[in-house]
Amino acid sequence: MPETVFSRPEALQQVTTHYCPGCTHGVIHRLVGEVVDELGLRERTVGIAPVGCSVLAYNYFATDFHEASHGRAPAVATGVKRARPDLIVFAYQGDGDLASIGMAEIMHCANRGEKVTVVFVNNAIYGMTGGQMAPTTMPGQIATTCPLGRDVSLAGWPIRMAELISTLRTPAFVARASVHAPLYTVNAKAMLKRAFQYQVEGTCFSIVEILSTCPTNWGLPPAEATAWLEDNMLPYYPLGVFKTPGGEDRAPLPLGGRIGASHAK
Ligand SMILES: Cc1ncc(C[n+]2csc(CCOP(=O)(O)OP(=O)(O)O)c2C)c(N)n1
Repeated sequence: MPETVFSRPEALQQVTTHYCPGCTHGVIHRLVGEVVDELGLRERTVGIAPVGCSVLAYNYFATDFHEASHGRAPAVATGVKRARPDLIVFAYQGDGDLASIGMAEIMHCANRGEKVTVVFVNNAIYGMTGGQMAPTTMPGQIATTCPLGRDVSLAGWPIRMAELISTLRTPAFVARASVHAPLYTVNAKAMLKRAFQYQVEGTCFSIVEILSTCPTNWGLPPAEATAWLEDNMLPYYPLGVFKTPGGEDRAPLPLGGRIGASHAK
């Protein structure tokens, strides 16, 4: 009797991806799809698609979807959730979308304690528009708008959104995970599941920042992009749970440092 070891989550459509080779948006879509399935939420979930590479997210999810203008997904999510508190509402946002043009929306949504979930994909660059510097671009990282590398004396230091949001007094679940290697990906799913569970229980605002690759705009082959993330982003963007509604377990995740062989650059 053959055993099924792998199948598409019901919450995802059977379509061909438009994402570049090595991009981790697809991995994160899958994790969200699995969580929605496992919590039995598909029939009452509404995603809010952003502006950015995941603008077409509605093509991939077999849930309802609503498009938002650039950075405004938390505001749209607020409206949907307040009108229909019985629905499960998630915003899916890139770092340019959330931490630049949408900075006000995400901070105020979190501060109001809206009972929505935000999936924040931090790939340290503006992907869709061709690789401009984002608020999260690493010091020295080359982008089309900083061809000599990000100069922190001009552009400031990359913004750590999980830390920033976790300073708010309003109860929330705030975590950062990564999907550049399998063990990290398992952990990212656990964080996403917790985030959605808090919404299901009506507890609090929840956000999971997920470190992500952008081989095309980083100018690296996929495997080197994975190594670049591990060497450059992980030390600056520590993984862990930064805030919980009850203030319990704020300890970092038991995942840090490198996995596997060293990656020469
Ligand atoms: C009001 C407005 N300003 C600028 C743009 C152009 N724009 C489209 S996507 C994007 C950046 C997206 O980057 P990010 O949020 O990091 O997502 P990624 O594409 O990397 O997944 C920008 C600036 C726009 N569509 N609307």
